[in-house]
Amino acid sequence: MNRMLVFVALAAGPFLLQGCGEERKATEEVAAKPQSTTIPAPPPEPQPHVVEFRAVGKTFQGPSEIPAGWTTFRFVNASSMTHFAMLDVPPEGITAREISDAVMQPFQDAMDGMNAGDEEAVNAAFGRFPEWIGELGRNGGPGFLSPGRAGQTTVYLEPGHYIMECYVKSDGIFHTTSPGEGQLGMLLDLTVTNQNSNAPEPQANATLAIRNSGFELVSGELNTGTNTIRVDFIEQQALPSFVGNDVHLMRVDGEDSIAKADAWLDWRTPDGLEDPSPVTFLGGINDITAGAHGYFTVDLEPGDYAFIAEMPGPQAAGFVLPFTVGE
Ligand SMILES: [Cu+2]
Repeated sequence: MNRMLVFVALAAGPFLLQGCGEERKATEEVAAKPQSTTIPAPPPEPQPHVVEFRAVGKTFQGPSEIPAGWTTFRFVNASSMTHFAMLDVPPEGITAREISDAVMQPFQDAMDGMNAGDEEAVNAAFGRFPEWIGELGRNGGPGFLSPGRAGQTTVYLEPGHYIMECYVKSDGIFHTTSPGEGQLGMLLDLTVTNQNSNAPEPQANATLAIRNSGFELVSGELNTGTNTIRVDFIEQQALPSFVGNDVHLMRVDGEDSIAKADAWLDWRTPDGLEDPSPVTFLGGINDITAGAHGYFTVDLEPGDYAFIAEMPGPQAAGFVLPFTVGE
C-alpha cells in the first residue's frame, strides 16, 4: 500500500464505523432520556494527595515522579534505625549523584577529621565544597522517626527537581555517604511535575510558630488522638551546623530525655545523630524558607512530649517546647 492509500483508508474509517452504529445510537438516546432530569452529583471533595516513601535499611524507596501542590508524605520507617527525609532543592542540573560526590563525601571526610581531632583534615574537607553549595535550598520533608513508625508531613511543592536526604549516622558514617563506588546512600532524586494534584491544604488543630529565638505555640492545643500541627516558618537562619530551623516531636519518657536529645541533635559531635537515638521520635518537619509553612500529623497517647529542633544546643536556643497530653 502506498502512502496515499493508507490516508484514504484512515479517512474513510470513522464514516464506515458510524454507519454501522446508527441503529444502536438511537436506542441509547431513548434509554438515556430519564437521566437528563436528575440533578448532577456534586464534584467529589478534593482529597489530600498522599505519596508513600519508605526507609528500608539505609535506603529510601518511593516514586521518582509526583505531581505538584500540597503533598502529604507518608514516611514509613521499615528499618531498625532512626531516619528522617529532608527535601533539598538543589541548584539547576545538580543530581543526587553529584551531591553525593561533591557534598556528602567532603561532609564524611570532615566528620572523620572531627572524630580524629584533626582540625587540618576538617578544614581541608570543608574547603572542597563546591561553589553552588550556597544555592542549596530546602523544602521541609518528614522529621525524625524512630524504627517501625510511620509519620505524615505535608508541604507545598512547586514543580521542579528535589532530593530527599537523611544524614543520621551509623558507626560514624552519615546515611547520606555513598556505601561504595557508584552507589547512593540515603539520597533520592524526586521530580515534581507541572501537573498539580489540586489537593487541599490540611486542617490543623494547633499552630507552632518558628522564629530564630525558638518555638511558640500560637494557637490551638495538642490532644490525645490524631493531631495535625501547622508549622509557620516565620524566620529561618543559617546555623553553624549548615542547617536551619526545623521541628521534631519526641516522647519525654524520663527526667533526662530532653537533656539526652539536646546533646544528640548536634551532628558535629561523635555521638551526635548516631543511631540509635536516645529518645523516641514521632516525626516533624524539616527546614523550609522563611514565610512558608507546612504541616505534620501525629497520633498521641496520653503522656509527655516535646517539640525540639535539630541544631547545636536546641534547649539553650529556645528550641525545646515540652507539653503534656492528658487522658
Ligand atoms: Cu537515615
